[in-house]
Amino acid sequence: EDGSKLWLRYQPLSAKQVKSLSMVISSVLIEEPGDCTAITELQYAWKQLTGKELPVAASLKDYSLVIGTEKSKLIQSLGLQKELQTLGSDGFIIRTMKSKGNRITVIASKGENGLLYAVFNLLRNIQLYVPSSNILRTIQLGSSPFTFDIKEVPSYKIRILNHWDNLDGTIERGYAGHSLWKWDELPGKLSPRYKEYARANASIGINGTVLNNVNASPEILSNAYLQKVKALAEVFRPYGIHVYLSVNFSSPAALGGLSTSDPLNEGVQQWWKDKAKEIYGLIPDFGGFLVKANSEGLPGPQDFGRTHADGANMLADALKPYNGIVMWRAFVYKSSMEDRAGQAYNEFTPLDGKFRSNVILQVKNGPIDFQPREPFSPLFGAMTRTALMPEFQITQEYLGASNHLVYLAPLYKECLESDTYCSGEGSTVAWVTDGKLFPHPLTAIAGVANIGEDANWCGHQFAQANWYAFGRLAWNNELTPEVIADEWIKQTFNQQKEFVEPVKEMMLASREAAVNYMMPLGLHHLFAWGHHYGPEPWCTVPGARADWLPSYYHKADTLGIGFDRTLDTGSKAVGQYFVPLRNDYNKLKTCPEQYLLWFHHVPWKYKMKSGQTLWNELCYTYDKGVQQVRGFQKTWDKMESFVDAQRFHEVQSRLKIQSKDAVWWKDACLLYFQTFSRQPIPYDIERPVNELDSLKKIKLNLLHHN
Ligand code: BDP
Repeated sequence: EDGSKLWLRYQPLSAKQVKSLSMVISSVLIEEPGDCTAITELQYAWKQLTGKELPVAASLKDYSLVIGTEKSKLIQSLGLQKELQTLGSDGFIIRTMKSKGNRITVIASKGENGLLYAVFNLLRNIQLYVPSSNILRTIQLGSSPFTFDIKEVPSYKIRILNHWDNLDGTIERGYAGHSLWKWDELPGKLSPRYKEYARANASIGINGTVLNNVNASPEILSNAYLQKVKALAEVFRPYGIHVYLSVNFSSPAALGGLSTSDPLNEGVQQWWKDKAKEIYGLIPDFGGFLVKANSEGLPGPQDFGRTHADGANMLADALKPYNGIVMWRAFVYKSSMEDRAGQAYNEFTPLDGKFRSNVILQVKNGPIDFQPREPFSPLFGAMTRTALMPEFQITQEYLGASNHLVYLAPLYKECLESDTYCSGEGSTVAWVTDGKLFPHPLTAIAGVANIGEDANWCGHQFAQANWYAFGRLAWNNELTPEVIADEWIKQTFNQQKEFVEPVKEMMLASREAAVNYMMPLGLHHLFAWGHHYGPEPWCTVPGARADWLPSYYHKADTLGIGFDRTLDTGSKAVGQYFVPLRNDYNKLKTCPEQYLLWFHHVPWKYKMKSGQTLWNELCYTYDKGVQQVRGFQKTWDKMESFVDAQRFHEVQSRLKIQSKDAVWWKDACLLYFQTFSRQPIPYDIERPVNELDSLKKIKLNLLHHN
């Protein structure tokens, strides 16, 4: 067991379960379309789960599973058409019903992709919920509790992964080995993993992928690379995955040899139109472009005195005839006197209403950069006439890479559930972006992938849960982290209660633990220069941009610690939130303590809600984080008899690293901040085991991969 099967292990059901299942589904009736991926997946999984083929029935009979789109005569005869119209192209129905005296289960959707999602849903339900006792008796009594009545419509139309994969095979912020995409071998040779990748994504509802890094090389748009992209798109198509590309804004000049890439220049516009034509000639269902422009040194429309809207619209016009879209990133900030946290809002809100309808702004969950905890980005809710999509990071750039066990569903959910108050109470980030509050035709959500060519795909066995959780939340943003963890554990490992419960508890606590041992109470960006793995709150780099150094964010001095973003004495960034958040965050007393040092510079002796001084609270929280990881080790060690040896040992050894790293974080931050607070570390917690001077000498070049 190397983890390569992900959550698609399809462990054999018990004999009782197989029997129960056969009293609900015993054959499949396929009318149309006959050879779709959904059927292949169903039959493959059925064999794994039950040990038997699922017989194909010639006509309707008791316990038939009927599968078809709205075009199927059989589906039409069941009277489901009207309902299907409300489900969009990806939604579906799975329902146990009576037809002509037969008890059948129906899987129906408007399009083939819906059937695929339905089949994966059915398979998940079978694995998780098929009862193993009593079922036969209740069926004989005529009231089986085991029936299906499921209707699902995804929360977002576009559910997409962003790969930060470079054309040379490296991955920016990737911790699971090299890129899956073998550009050198494409288009001639297709790795079998491409199909496995598409299956895994389809199984959780992901329907798009951006293949290359946002820091994009113009080369990706050359015909040679487009041929490679086409080959990948062909593998992904049967699984409903559309391919998108990150583009470099100066491609017309860099690749096309034009003298400018000014979006208002006609030659430039024509270049993009021609390029779009070429792309769609090769890949008719190409999704569109993702653009990082005028950000961290990348070119963009502002290089020519134009706005972000000018740039995005020019690309949108080129893609429009083919229904392509532009995902324009709002992750922009400059080195200036202006607080980095407020810059994207100031840049983009004046452009509200100026974007084409096929442009969507892609906004990172927080205003800075994927930190262990950030308040939500104030752009959510602030631009009502522009479609906005959340961008989450699945790869653990700031959360211990592939060494730390950090289950990220609680982080994603915290953002999605945040109330922006933009249209009064209940205007959550989820509702602002999924079309419930503002009826934008385009809705989307992106996750920066944590996938590489490691056998287990994600570096850490438990990092697979973050890929899974992103997909499940993109499909249904109302799911809870508990439910998602439960599903994932049971499919990925086993269903034994003694295993599932403690492991779930560990996963659910893990994100908060990471916040505790890395950056509690609203601290952020204390990371080491470059690799973003370990702590370096003292970091100075000659000539470095101030906003790339930790001291810019923690502002520790002898008086206190934290970034003052308040209205009266600070950067005023708090003013970007709607009332009541603006007022609550602005005042020290009402600011939630988890964001305290994000919004305030707080005296060391400030009294926290616990009654402790800020300094003591900081010490206790770091220590708590360390203790939590020790607890995870205990939990996992107890699980040895429930897990195969390989996966057990891999997780165990990574927890050892995480435990050491937590102590490293705690010692580094407390010993360094102590030089300002000049207070003792409370005597009832574990003493530091490192010297500050030796911690300062750590130079980490290589991260541990598989
Ligand atoms: C930061 C990463 C950097 C990315 C950038 C981005 O450190 O590698 O290029 O975000 O999202 O988190 O563009």
